[in-house]
Amino acid sequence: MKNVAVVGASGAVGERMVRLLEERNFPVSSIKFLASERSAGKSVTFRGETFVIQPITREAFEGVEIVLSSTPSGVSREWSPIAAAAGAVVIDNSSAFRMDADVPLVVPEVNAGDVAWNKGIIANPNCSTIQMVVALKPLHDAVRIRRVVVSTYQSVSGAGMSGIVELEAQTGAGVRNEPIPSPSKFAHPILGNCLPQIDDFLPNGYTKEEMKMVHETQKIMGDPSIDVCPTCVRVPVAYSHSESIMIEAERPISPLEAIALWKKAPGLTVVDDPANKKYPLAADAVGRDDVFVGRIRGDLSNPNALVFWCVSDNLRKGAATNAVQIAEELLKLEPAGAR
Ligand code: NAP
Ligand code: 12T
Repeated sequence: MKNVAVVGASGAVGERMVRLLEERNFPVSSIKFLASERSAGKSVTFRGETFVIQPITREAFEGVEIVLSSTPSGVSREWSPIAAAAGAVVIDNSSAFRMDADVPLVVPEVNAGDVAWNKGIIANPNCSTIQMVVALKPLHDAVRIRRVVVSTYQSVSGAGMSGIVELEAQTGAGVRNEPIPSPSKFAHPILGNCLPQIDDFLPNGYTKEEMKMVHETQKIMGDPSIDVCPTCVRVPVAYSHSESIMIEAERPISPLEAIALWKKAPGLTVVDDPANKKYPLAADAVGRDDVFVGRIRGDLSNPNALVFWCVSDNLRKGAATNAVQIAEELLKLEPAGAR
């Protein structure tokens, strides 16, 4: 049984964390919910009990063993080391520590073993990276992936509560035939649009979100030789990210071989019956924990390449589910009597 704190409990990811701790029956002996002064005083229901959200303070981490954190990265950079120094293991959803050499970056289906060498902070990867590596891992183990070309179709909830509010406001104005309110979260109106920009641009012409997919994939898969060529696009979808992925491997791989590998893999569901219009859809993935793959086909010019479509709920497997699974891996490391 663990003393748990959920930091960023009022956020899009934080809300799912609370539900996942309930659903997965996480062994909680005490729990508290933290956020900024803005949400302090709001209430959270957990296992039928009502809790009041408190502001983050040093004292709030006393006695806490596991912190599930989903705040902006600047907030995590300040507070996660404080919580870790107070004795907790922090599972952090932000990008603050992901590429630090002494911080494990974990997707349990891929590298659960890395949880063991944590020094108080474990990073949860970016949502687009998580669903992609769950699909890549079984293929990589079998045929060694050399290169990945990926285009994402990312939902507005990836940008948090304010992204959802912005799509809702523009959609409401659109159906009432009113002027579309000017964008504040996104660089352009998201209604009726696809925005080829997520996060800021870097001097190499890629966005930070795209470069997260490059570096995080290599770190999680433990193979810096995998090349990743990403394009990250925001689409007017509320929940679940979709991805078009092409992989090039060291040897030929057929769709049937990939399907056989995926059917044996944890956390993955194959939905691939195009004749009956069955393939993974964002709306079908909402509220589910799996990564869904379909539209599986060979490349027309390269026998070593495979093309597929990959969908997952970004707030569940892309964030909260993965974080709670990491917490479950921590429990497994303890002698049975201590759990
Ligand atoms: P969000 O909906 O905007 O929620 C942010 C949370 O952080 C809120 O609870 C907010 O509390 C809290 N917070 C903000 N400033 C704070 C401060 N100064 N002190 C304490 N708490 C503060 O965002 P989100 O989508 O849940 O994302 C949270 C983090 O997870 C981000 O780093 C994001 O990049 C990462 N992430 C998100 C996704 C996704 O799909 N959304 C996936 C993977 C990772 P208040 O209500 O008090 O402001
Ligand atoms: N900018 O976890 O806006 O690094 O969709 C996740 C989602 C950063 C992250 C987004 C982002 C992250 C977004």
